[in-house]
Amino acid sequence: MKGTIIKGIGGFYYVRNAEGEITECKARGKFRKERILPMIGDEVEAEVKNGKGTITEIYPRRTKLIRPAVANIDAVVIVAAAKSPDPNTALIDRMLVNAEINGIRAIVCINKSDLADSCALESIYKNAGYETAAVSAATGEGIDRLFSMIEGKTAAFAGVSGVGKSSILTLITGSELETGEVSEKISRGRHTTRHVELFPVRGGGYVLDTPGFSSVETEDITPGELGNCFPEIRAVSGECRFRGCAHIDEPDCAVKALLENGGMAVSRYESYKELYELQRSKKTWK
Ligand SMILES: Nc1nc2c(ncn2[C@@H]2O[C@H](COP(=O)(O)OP(=O)(O)OP(=O)(O)O)[C@@H](O)[C@H]2O)c(=O)[nH]1
Ligand SMILES: [Mg+2]
Ligand SMILES: [Zn+2]
Repeated sequence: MKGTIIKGIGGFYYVRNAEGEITECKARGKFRKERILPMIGDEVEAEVKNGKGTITEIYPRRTKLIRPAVANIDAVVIVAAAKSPDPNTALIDRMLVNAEINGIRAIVCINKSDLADSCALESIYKNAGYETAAVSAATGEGIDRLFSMIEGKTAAFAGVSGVGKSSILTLITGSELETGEVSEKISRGRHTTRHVELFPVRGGGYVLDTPGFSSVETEDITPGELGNCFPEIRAVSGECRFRGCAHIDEPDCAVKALLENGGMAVSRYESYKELYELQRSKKTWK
């Protein structure tokens, strides 16, 4: 049987075939030996006996993201809240960099636009060259437009705990996903969504709900390549005086000029500098 892994819990993988039937599967031992871990979103071949399955083959992944760990997505929807919790631009930028490294389309979605004005935050990412969507899962505003941006595609929703990923996906999938109060999440240090799960949606696409997180590691990249992961830097870096300009202390730097004339958000540049130092400090490049 051919199918897609839609969920994994306690060593079991739930594989959904084209008819929509779901089979509980174990991964064949050879995967463990080869240190290959099946991922949610993987297309697999499974042998089914008496209703129990064994995954025998994992088809080549079109895309792969590590945080959240999902395979074969077309887009990642990075969700932040206009308020409660307050937006964390450093985390958003790290997630955007990981999407760039893996060649995955990124959409920045600002939820809870009913609680605070989201324009300033939205324009940071629009100006950087990203698709954006301001929505409210509470009022339903913007949800149809967001859906039209991912219709027919496989999109993973990622972001800090409490921003409303599951609330948005409840509206998009039409099935009630578990959600929880932000205050409860903070006081109990518990995220409501505990595992990645893939849901089919009307129009032939899929969405993936993922657990919230509070930190994001960027994947390995040389400091020199980092600028290419910021679209607004990528667009102007050819105009710097020095080839290989780090855009930090060099004279006649086009990125610095962009920053000074307001063409790049200060928070974006701060993220770039922080990540540049971080990547440079990694031993592998020395
Ligand atoms: N005012 C307002 N509240 C919202 C909105 N969207 C979600 N919430 C509330 O925010 C809280 C957190 O929502 P969840 O959907 O559980 O958030 P999550 O991102 O899935 O969180 P984790 O699963 O822990 O990662 C819930 O109490 C929701 O009712 C919104 O647009 N406006
Ligand atoms: Mg959730
Ligand atoms: Zn420069």
